[in-house]
Formats: sequence, C-alpha cells, structure tokens
Amino acid sequence: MKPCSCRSSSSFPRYAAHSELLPAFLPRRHTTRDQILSDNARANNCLCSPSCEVIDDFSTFSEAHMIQAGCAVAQLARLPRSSLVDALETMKAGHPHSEYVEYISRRALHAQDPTLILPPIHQTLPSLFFGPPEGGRDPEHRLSWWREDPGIATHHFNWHIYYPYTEPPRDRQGELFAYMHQQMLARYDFERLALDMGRVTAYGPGYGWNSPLKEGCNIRIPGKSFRPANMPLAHLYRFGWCSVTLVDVLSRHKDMLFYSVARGILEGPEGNIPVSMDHLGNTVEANMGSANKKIYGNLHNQGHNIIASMNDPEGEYGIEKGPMISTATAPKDPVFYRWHKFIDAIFETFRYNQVPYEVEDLEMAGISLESVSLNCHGNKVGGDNALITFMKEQHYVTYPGNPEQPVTVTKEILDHVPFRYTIKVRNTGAEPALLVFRIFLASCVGLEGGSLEEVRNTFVEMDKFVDLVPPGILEVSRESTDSSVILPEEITVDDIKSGRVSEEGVRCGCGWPRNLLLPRGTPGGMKAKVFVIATDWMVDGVNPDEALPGSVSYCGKTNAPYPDKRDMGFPFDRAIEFGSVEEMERKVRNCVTATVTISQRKHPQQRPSSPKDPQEVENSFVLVK
Ligand SMILES: [Cu+2]
Repeated sequence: MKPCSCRSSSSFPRYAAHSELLPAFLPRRHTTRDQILSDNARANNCLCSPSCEVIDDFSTFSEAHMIQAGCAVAQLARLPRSSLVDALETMKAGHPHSEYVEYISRRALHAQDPTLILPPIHQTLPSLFFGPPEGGRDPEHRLSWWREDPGIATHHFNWHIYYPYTEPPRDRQGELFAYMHQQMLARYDFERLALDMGRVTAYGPGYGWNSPLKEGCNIRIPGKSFRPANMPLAHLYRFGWCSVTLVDVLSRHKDMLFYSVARGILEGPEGNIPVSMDHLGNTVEANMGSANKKIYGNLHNQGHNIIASMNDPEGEYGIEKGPMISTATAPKDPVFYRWHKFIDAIFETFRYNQVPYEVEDLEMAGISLESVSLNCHGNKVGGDNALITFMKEQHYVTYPGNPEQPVTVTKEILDHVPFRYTIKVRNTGAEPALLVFRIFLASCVGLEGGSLEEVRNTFVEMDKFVDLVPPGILEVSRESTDSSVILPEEITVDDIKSGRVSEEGVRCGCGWPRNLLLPRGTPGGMKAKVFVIATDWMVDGVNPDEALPGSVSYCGKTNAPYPDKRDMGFPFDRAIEFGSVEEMERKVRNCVTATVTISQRKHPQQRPSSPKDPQEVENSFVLVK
C-alpha cells in the first residue's frame, strides 16, 4: 500500500498552472484492458486506506458512500499537489467513466485550493451528461430540452460538491439548499407555464406518493435505468446488505418536520432550537448541521434513493438505479422537480409563518425607482422590453476516452439575445447611496387572477448587483451577461490547455447555465413581469466594499460568508400581504416593475413581421456573432 504523506494541505503553494491539473481528468496514457486492470489496483492503493476503494454505484445521496468519499478526499488532500494529481490520474485511467472518481478528484483538489479552475465535468465525464434525445409520447417530453441541458446537470452536480452534507455546513448552507432548489422549481414552472403544462405538483409522503407515480423516465444514460409510468412505491427498500429504508419512516420524519415548523421549534439532542430557514434546511438536507437526525432522519437523500430504486426495491434483480441516484442525472428526471416540490413544501410552511414585511421594512429613505426597461443589446428588432430567445445547436467537445481524440456532441439548447437593464433611480438624499439592486422575473400567466401570495414562489431571481448612486436622478445600466445568477464564463478544457484562463475571481463550476438565464417564452410572445427593488447595501452587505461576483446568488462565495445579509430570495422570502406587484410598486417607492414580452424565435434575427430593414438585420446579426 502506498504510504500517505500526512502534511497539512495549507502548506502547499498556490498552483497557478491549471493545465497541470488536467491529467487528473484526462489521463495522459491510453487505457488498454490490461492497463485498466493494473490501474484499478494502483488506483485503489492511491486512496491510502483499504476502506476507501472506488465505489462503482456511487451516489451522493447515500450517506455511507459520502462518508467513504469524505475519507478518500481527506486522505488525498494531504498529498503534495504533484502526488495528488498523479494519484487522481491513475484512478481516472483505471476508472474512466466513474462518477465517484470525478467526485473525489474535484473535492480533493478544491480541498487543497478552492480557487483552482477545473475542467467542466460534462467534458471529462460525458457519459453522465449526454444521452440521445428522449423520444416517445409522454407530454413531459416537451420539457426534455430544459431538463437535459448539460448546464443544469453541471450546476446541480457542482453545487452538491461544494456543499457536501457530510461535512460541517458552510455559511447558511441549509438556507441556500432550500433557496437554490426553490429557484430551480420556479424556473421549471416558468417553462411549464409557457407550454400550458401547469406548475409542478409535489410528490412525497403525504403528497400523493401512495398512488402510482405517473411520470416515467428514460434518460438513456449508461448506468441509469428507465422507469415505466405509473410505478407504485414499495414499502421497504434495501441498499446493500444491511441498509434498509422503510417508506413509513420517511412519513414519520416528514410529520416531525411539519410539526416542528408549526411549533417554531426543532428538537435538538440537548434541547429545543428556534427554527430558522438555515437550521431547517440543514435538517432536511440532512447535513451535519441537522438539528437531530434521530428525529428528523435523512429525508431529502432517502427520497432520492427510494425513487431511484423503484424498479428493484430490494436489489433482487441487480437493476441499475434510476436518474435520481446522481446529482448529475437527477435533474433530467421529471420526478426530481416533484420530489423537490415536496421538500419545498416544508420550507414553504416556514416562509408562510414568517411575519410579512411592512412597507417600512422594505423602503429606503431618499431612494425611489422611477422606471426599468430591458433592451436587447444593440438589437433594434425587438424594441423596449421585447426579449428574444431561440433554440440553437450547441457543439460540445467531450473527452470520453483518449484525451487526444475529443468527440463532439451536438445538442439543441435554449439561448437568448443578451439584454441590458436600464433602471432610473432618484436619490433625494445629500450623499451618494450604495444600493443593491435585486431583479426578479415572473410569468404573467402565473400572476393573472390570483393574489401575489399565491404566486410569490414563482419569482425567478435574474440578478443582484451593487452600484453607487449620487444625489439626483441617475440611469443605472446592467448587462444580462453580468448576472449574479449565472456562471461568469464557460471555461473549457481547451481554454485551460492554452492558458486562456484569467485568475480573476473564483470559478467553482457552480452557477446557473448562461444560456438558460432567460426562460424561453412562447413563439407568440409571453408576458412576464420584471420586478426590481433597491435597498441599502451598507446595511445588507456582509462586506459592503466587495462587489457581488458571478453565480453568487445560487452558489454563495467560495470560503467566505454568503455576502447578502437579507434572507435569500428577499423580498419574496416570506408570506406577502401586498395584493399584487402593482400595489407593492405603488406603496414601496424603491421598487419598480415593467412588463416584458419574451418571444421565442426560430433564430435571433427573425423579426416578428416580414418587412426587413437591412440596417436592423445587420445590427441584430452583429449581436449573435
Ligand atoms: Cu434533491
């Protein structure tokens, strides 16, 4: 067995040459069958401990797997960097399609230095990300293009890498667990409403899971089984030789969570703890910050495992697990959103129980927002508040085998014409004001007819940014491409190889895909409401001197507190008493709304009507180059 070097990881110098990490993901040697067999043995030894062997059916939702992975990560992260890369390369060569190896490689490297820039996982483990398009007659297939966008899988996979539940929770991890998944649901609902499919319904204990699950799923990813429609749940699920989950136990955990939220108290091992969203999120996830696993169990993870095992509850037939077993494949399955809608029902009860904001909780003295408008950047085709989306063929360069022989995969994905927000701000104070602008978008389909409270959780965060506003009236501009929600930039293996990687900021790979920032809308134009509120960043900011970096909204900051002190999703983080956004706009002077139209075009240059102004077409073409 290879001896461990048990030095502290902090003693190693910063490793600026990111390309030297690539062999950990793209081994330099070819893998013949004999090589793989010998690499397997070497790879297992690299993990320093006989209990840390490569797990073939690895699931981040399995606590046993995660503890084993945590052990391997801790051991590996102690190696000097060059030895670590060497060990990871050996493992990858031996297990080129292993999710486990990718998982621990990324965690071990980031445990040494969270600023390391790693290649996107959809390039280095493409077998987990790209399957043939889903076919068939199931109406849910109308949203396959969204669920199967590689960027969503990458975002979700990376989020769970940087927030592992088997380590002490990071700053506000539980709250972010709730918020990030709630935002996935809000974005999914936006797309569903555009297709007249209705908002997603919950599936979980007490939420319809005693009836057959109507959604089937076949993502056609190797190693993930399909699930026929109308599968019932079994009463008992067996994982390995000694791990059994009783469905009734999950019902009990759910009951205890709702009971505790209603009472406002979580029962800790040493007494009662007031419920906060963070504590509740930690308990539901369930990470090491759980109030009490004996009482509240491991609800979120066990739900994933049970649903992934519906085909073969007791493992009698050796059927592979379904998509819900992996953080990379789960978002491809319609039931992921139904399960998380159930999980969010627990959080929603907490939000509903919070005292609603009064006008004075929201307003800021001396600041009012006069207007907001959105314009496609440099594009005269649309006009004010007319946003354009389109489906396009995206070519992904992937490395399924020999790193010298990349394979290009083509997928149809959504994209949009970049746009700019222009917000007119009035500052009647005598001093410049440091403001944080929070921008949301909600479908007017959802907003029509009901109260604002009924659709509060359909608001999708689009951006959050800080700007200094001097006394007087100022127009603040913001590009959609700078959004705090999306990945700041896509970095590819090629960029890393050729050194086209800037050292500014930290890119952990977590962040909403840039191409999906704007929901698709409809060919005829879908009305949506943009909502902006500006508040005092000197009060709200944890460190007001620091700007908000890309992807911070859903992913937080690496090795730093979540930078915004307000509850995540503010001001839609709790029950709302304003009847409509218009009423809110009237009463709260520092917020403003606008109605926009999101039109899905065949291509970005397509005009809504036929006559063409050559100059306009030329302008719009420049924009998509
Ligand atoms: Cu989940």
